[in-house]
Order: sequence, then C-alpha cells, then structure tokens
Amino acid sequence: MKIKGAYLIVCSPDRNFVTLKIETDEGIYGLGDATLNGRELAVASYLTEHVIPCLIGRDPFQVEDIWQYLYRGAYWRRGPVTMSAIAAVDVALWDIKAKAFNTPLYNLLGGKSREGVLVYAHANGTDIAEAVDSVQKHVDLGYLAVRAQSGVPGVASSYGVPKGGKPYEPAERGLPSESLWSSERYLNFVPKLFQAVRSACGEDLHLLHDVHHRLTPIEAARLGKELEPFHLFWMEDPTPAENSDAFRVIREHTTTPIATGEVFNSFWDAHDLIRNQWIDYLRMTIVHGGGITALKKAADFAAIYQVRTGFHGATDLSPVTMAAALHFGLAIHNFGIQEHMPHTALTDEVFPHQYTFNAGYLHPGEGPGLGVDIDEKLAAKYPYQRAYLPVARKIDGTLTEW
Ligand code: KDG
Ligand code: MG
Repeated sequence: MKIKGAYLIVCSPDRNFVTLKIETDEGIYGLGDATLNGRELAVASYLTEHVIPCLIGRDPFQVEDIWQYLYRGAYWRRGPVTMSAIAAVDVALWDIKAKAFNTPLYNLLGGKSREGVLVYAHANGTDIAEAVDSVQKHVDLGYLAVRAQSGVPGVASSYGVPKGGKPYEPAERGLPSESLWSSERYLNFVPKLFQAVRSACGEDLHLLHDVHHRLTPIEAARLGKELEPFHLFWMEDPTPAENSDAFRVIREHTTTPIATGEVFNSFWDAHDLIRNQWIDYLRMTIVHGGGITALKKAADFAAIYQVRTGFHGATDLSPVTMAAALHFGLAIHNFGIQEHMPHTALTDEVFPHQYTFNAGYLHPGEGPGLGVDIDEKLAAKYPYQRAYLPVARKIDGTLTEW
C-alpha cells in the first residue's frame, strides 16, 4: 500500500477545525485532527507546504518511521504547530492501518483493558446555586464525574463560565476579548463552591476543578489544602508548568491530586513532573502531543510512576481526536479519565462518529479504524472564520494567564 495523496479540510461548523485526510492507492483513507485553537492556519500551512509533499509514495504502515522522519527530519523540534501537524499524520496512519486490518483501532494498541472510558462533564454557573444545579443536571444525565466552575463575585468573567446562556465555548470569533481576573477573590471563593457542591451531590460523585494556570505555586498549594475536605478527583493546571519545580511546592503542601499538561506538546514537557511524582494525571493529548505514537510512549513512561492519563477533551479537539483518545483510553492500562465536552449537533453532523455515551462512560465503537468520518460537502458550507481564545488582565491591568 502507498500514500497516494493528502489534503486538508478546514471548516467551521460552530467552531474551527483542521482535518487531514490521507488517501492510499488501495482506496483506504485515514483522518487526523490538526486543530490548534486560535492558531489553526499555522498548522494547516505547515502540513500543506512542508509535510504533505514528503508523504506521497510512502508505505502508510510505517507509522513509527514516518513519525521519526517528521520529528527528527525537520531538524527543528517540538512546539505546538509542529507537533499538531505530526499528530494529524500519525493518527491518520493508525486509522488507515486499523481499517486495513478491518479492526477497531484499540486492537492495535493492545486490545481492550476495560469495557468503557470514564469521562467527566463540564458543569458551570454564574454563581454557586447555578453551578450546583448544573452539576446535578450532569449527574441526572448519567455522568459519574463532573468538573465544577463558577463565576466569582467581583470578577467580571471567570474561566469556564458561559456568557449569555450559551454553551461554554472558549474561542470567540473576531479578535481576542479581554477578561479581568483576581486570584485573591478566586481563592476566597472556590472552597465555598466545593463545600456547596459536595453537600448537595453526596460523597460518591467524582469532582474536578480547572484552575487554568492562574495561580502562583504557593497560592495553588493553599487552594489544594483548603479543598482537601471535599476530596477532589483532581485540581487541574494549578500553575503554569514551564518550571516543573513549581509543582514540587504544591505537592509538598497538599494531598489534592494534580492534573496538568493540556498545553504540553512533547514528552519532555512532562518528564520531570512524572519522574518526580509531582502530578497524578497527564493531560497532554493526542492532537497536541504528537499523535498516538508519541502519547503511547509518554503513557508507558507515566505508568511506571503510577501517573495516569486524563486527556484534554474540550470542543477544540475534534471528534477525530475524541475517537483516537477513546481507543487509546480503552486500551492502555494506566488510563485515568477522559474529558468530555460534547460538540454541537452541527459539528457532530460534519463528523459522523461511532462513539457513544452510556452511564458515565464513552465507548469508541467496534467499527474498523477510528470510527469517525467527515462529510466534506457539509464541511464546505462552513468555511474557516478567524477566532481567538480570550486574554486576561488583573484588576490593575497587568496581563496574566487566561
Ligand atoms: O483551547 C483551550 C481550551 O481547550 C481550554 O481552555 C479548555 O482548559 C480547558 C479544559 O480543561 O477543557
Ligand atoms: Mg483545562
């Protein structure tokens, strides 16, 4: 089998997605997601101009060799644009191989280690009462794990809380909006949120919370400590992770489990955090971390240190990435949890898929390959629209982490 051609489908069915389609001379094709929220066209151009010409004529079964060719062969290493491009190729090749063997992708990754993939939902509200209500609604839908975010009194727009009653979607069309932030107000508020959620929803529900990189290490340590009575499943991205040692500070002060890595793009971003056991869950996911080939190595390394996966799964990760993550999560031993922020009905229509939700778990389906396709005609009706993630400033105007 040979790669005959490859092209990109850039579309915006309610939000932007970049999808790579690799075609073979035997009629089998594979899909890969190359979406990098707010920087989509950089990856599209990297693929079209620099990667696709190198793929033509190659044997699509040589997944490892092609990964190494694109990673080492570029000379320039790492970075979200490069690694998302490599991931798109890698996932499309795994899709082709599993289709060629007429088997679901999870069978090529070791086979089933479990019956379903535990997922967590997003609950949010402008205040505690709304947030509690939203958690309860997700429990009623069958979720066993829920992330709770709430508006903070005196903070104009908090991370994870939708505006104007629409479902939460971080990227906004047009130029970046600006929001205001106060760590002091947030720190005083969050323990009250979790006290209310825990007492309303009982002990058995897994509760999660995303700090979104907004605290200093010692502030995060304080929050983790104050949340201990509510035994969270995890506290996510408590502080930026460029300096791994920051997580040592947090770890030394609290037993609240820590998840990080949704912005990582290389195993080396996670290496010190894992080997020092400063985190419990790795969030680097397939699309931004270099594909299934790269994540399998990272997950196997993490397993030795009892670090489990907790892959990023917001709406900017397309159904192609979601399917890949579900096959991956079904197969590996040290799977922890998968984020599930459902796509809109229109996105689901553009990307017909076999994965299904049942009683708190997603299952990737039993069809060959990833079990996800793209309706190119429908996609063409929704062309790319420039969109950005917001930026955040402290109350005095200083730019800070969004
Ligand atoms: O593109 C950025 C979003 O995916 C991110 O802000 C969402 O933090 C996020 C999460 O945990 O889903
Ligand atoms: Mg997050």
